[in-house]
Amino acid sequence: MQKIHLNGRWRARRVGSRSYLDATVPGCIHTDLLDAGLIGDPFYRDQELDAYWVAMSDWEFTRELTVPAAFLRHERVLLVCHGLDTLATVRVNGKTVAQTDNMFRIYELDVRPHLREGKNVLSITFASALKYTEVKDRERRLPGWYSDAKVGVHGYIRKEQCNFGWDWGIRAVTCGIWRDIELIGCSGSRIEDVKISQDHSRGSSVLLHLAVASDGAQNGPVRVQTRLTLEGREVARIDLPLVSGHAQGELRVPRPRLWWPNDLGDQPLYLVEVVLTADGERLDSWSKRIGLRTLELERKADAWGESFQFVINGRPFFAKGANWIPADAFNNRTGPERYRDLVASASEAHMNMLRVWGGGLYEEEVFYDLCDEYGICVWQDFMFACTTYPTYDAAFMANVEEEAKENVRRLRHHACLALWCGNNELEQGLVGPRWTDETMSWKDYSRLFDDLLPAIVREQDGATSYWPGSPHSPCGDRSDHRNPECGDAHLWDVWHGMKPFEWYRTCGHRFNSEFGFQSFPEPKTVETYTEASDRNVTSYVMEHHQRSGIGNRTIIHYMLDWFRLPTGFEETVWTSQILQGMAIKYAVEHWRRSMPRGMGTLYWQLNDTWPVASWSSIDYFHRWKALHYMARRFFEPCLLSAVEDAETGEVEVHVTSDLLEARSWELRWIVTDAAGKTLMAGKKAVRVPKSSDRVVTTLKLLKLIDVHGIRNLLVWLEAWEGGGCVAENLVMFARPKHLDLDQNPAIDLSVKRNRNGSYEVALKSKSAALWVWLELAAADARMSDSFIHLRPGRIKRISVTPREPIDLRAFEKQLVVRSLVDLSRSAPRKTSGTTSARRAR
Ligand code: BMA
Repeated sequence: MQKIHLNGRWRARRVGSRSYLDATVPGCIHTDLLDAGLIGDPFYRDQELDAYWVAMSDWEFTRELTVPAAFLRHERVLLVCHGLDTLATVRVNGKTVAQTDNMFRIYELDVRPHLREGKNVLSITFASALKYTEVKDRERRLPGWYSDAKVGVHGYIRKEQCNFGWDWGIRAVTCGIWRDIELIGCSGSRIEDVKISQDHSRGSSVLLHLAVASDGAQNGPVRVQTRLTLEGREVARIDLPLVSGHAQGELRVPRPRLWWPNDLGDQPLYLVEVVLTADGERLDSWSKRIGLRTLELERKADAWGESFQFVINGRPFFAKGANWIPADAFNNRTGPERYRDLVASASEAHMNMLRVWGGGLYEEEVFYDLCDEYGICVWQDFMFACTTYPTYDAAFMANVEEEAKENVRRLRHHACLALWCGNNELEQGLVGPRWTDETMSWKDYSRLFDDLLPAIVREQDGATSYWPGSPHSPCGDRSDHRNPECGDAHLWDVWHGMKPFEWYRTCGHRFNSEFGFQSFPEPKTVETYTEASDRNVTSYVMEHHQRSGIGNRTIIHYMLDWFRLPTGFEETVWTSQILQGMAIKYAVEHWRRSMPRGMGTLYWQLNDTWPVASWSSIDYFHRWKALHYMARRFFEPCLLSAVEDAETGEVEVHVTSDLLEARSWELRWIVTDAAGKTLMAGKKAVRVPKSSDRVVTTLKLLKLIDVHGIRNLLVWLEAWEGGGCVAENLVMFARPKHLDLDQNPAIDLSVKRNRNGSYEVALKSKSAALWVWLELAAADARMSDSFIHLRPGRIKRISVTPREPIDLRAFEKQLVVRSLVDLSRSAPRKTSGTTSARRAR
């Protein structure tokens, strides 16, 4: 087999125009126009609006290629387009060879008859997806959730749905050759498909069933040689004959090393290499990394209804994580390093699951490879979200069938793959008894989500569970998507429903696959899209970078419920982050305590596609918001948390463990006044049983409340093991805005440079300081911990890793420490140090 790579330099022009610009493949027209200086950065202020014409135009991409005579002697010459976004007409030397309409499919086009030796011209024209959907919608309405955040009618086209805008996403409908493109010349047999199924029923060994299919007719015998290795060492091999294009065999893995989710064990990955040979000559090869494990969604009748839990290697585990959206509004900008940073960040926050949400993409291979490596299970939606779809149209269904087959085949071998899910939120009010202007019928819905997709998952995958939609309730009327007894739930009563955070504690749902709370990105990120005069959360530009209609208003509404009115813009931004972290912590701790009834919680959303106010815990520039630092604590494998009751003065202390073995802790509690003076302390040895939640003690503090009042009490919980503090939490009876905190906690810092270029900062304070965080005034850094609480007398050490190397002097100069009281005081922020903080000495 021979290949000619066609990535790299192309030319593009607006159809109808004579002037060309340079284009980069893989890529998209927006980034090409940006590179050529023909549009302004659509992420800056409201420049997105100036680029609207780009989406309303048709674009042609073209290049020349030289084909040697020998290449044309192959039996087949295929133009392989790994991703065309979306309404493409492919021409070779002026002759149309294909018209395609699905961004998620791979097209292999037989172009041999149209090629000639030497110079050839390849061109791909993309018709405006936006215009297309608008015309289709005029012919027949597709009911869906549309708002000012979106343009077009995305249900009509098999294109990244959020490319039309979302309630966190920019409206920049783009087009282009978004994945690799190449010319392949092949003669004889080629590997068409390899399927590996795992059999774990034999106890001490795992059996791998191998099924290889090949296309193309080969003269003479063909052999299929397969090798299985672990860390370079051969574990098994098999040599099979190819008979009528097929070969089947088994590989036995004695003493298998099993793959486990993050924090539950290791992630060993075995390499499977398949080589097709004839007369000792290599015809084609295929390789994949696999993890040996069983992983399924278990649903069985139990005391509360029907369970909804993931089971790895026979052990149920609590799923912790977030929803994943595309990592950039322009996909070609997400290289392997950006993927790595996001997946590693998920793992550092003790997540073990990400849900690849149905309005985005079947992600790049590298994303799933990283999830395999970091132990992040993937709940994979098919790409359908928040609208109805024309399932009455046979051509649409045939298109989707191919899309689903290809993507299931592409992803089925990944160790991380935990679930295939039909769609996002279609069952939630969009689907009804019949097609009308308002809805889609259950019959039309079923055709795709109850019949076609599960059949493809069964046939092409055979091992991974399928779930029709998120949320979905399998009991009773399926439109009852909030059933607390069975199925998964999207719980938006806090935020969209404006319920107080306390509402979370009333939920007993089995699995919360979405819930969320917004915040603003930090000032450094805001500065990239605003001018100084925009920096007020009600300014036009700040509202433009907020796509949830109720967004900024809702952040402020809840903020006033919990926190004092921040003094300025930056203080508002940081307060919003602490507020967001609190909301999600409040919810997650409750749901973790509800195990084994509730067995999973995935917050909305991990990441952002551009710099914007949103529900994300990591912003577009990969700056961790307060929530992400807090997630690292509330997702710890062993959680120490509490349920307080100001009326009775009781604090019910819980330990919740996800681990597969028990632990022994010393629980300590220190009750202080709001300034941090100790009023009472105690300790107790507690056993933390494996995979469970348990109340380990109930503190009775009514007398202290009577004497000091709820605004003047803090309960500091600590768990100690082997001489170290392994878990902490802080309980308060009053809203933070009402606490009688010392307005000058006098935080003292000392800085030490580590050999690897990171810094260790030791912090201590004279009085209690809440949500203390460090920042470098003009540089980015990741902290080992942030938004922590300081109790007088207790030193906390944080290691700070600057993104770029920085020397000690500059580090000390730039280091800023702040805490809650700095957000509502009247003195303005200084660039280094604050009124309550002394810089490193
Ligand atoms: C859910 C998601 C998204 C949306 C988010 C916030 O409904 O599935 O469609 O962005 O909530 O509103």
